[in-house]
Amino acid sequence: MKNKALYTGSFDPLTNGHLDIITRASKLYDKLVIGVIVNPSKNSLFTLEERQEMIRKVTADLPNVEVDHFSGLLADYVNENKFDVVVRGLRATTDFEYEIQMAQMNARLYEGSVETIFLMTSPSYSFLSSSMIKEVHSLGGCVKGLIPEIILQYMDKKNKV
Ligand code: COD
Repeated sequence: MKNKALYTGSFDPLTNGHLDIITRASKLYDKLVIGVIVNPSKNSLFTLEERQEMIRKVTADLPNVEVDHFSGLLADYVNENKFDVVVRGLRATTDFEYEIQMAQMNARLYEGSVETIFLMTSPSYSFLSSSMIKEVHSLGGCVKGLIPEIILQYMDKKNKV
């Protein structure tokens, strides 16, 4: 039984595409930990604390979902916390090329049997990325329906809308 799953990302910010993967994965495993990477790039819009806080708020109705953070190698975090499964989301063939490289490199680094599981994006979110949301919002475009309402409020505050 593969019951402890991890879903990682920079989530700067979390989008409805991410939330869709989280909701679906939470139904597949007993426990799903969302692992927020500590320093994905120097240009993060949100701090680690803000990203974790936003994710906790939008997943409050999913009782088997927890939010944590990690730095360094994903495989080290997986090994230290004994995850059975790493969940990833796939939007397009371009994601696939990067994801297969990462999954195969990580497979060499995992201790014990850890599987990477891919969930296909829902068609309505297949074009969606955090960077696109940030760009459109910062230039005054409407991102309603693409990110949770709570996160839109955080973004409005950051961009002083
Ligand atoms: N629909 C479905 N899935 C989506 C969508 C969407 N619209 N948007 C994003 N996703 C998926 C992504 O494909 C990914 O699976 C996940 O959601 C998180 O996405 P992001 O963009 O927030 O985060 P990434 O992909 O930039 O995060 C990458 C990590 C932080 C996980 C990665 O860089 C990492 O593991 N770093 C640690 C260092 C390490 O171990 N390096 C060696 C790797 S071999």
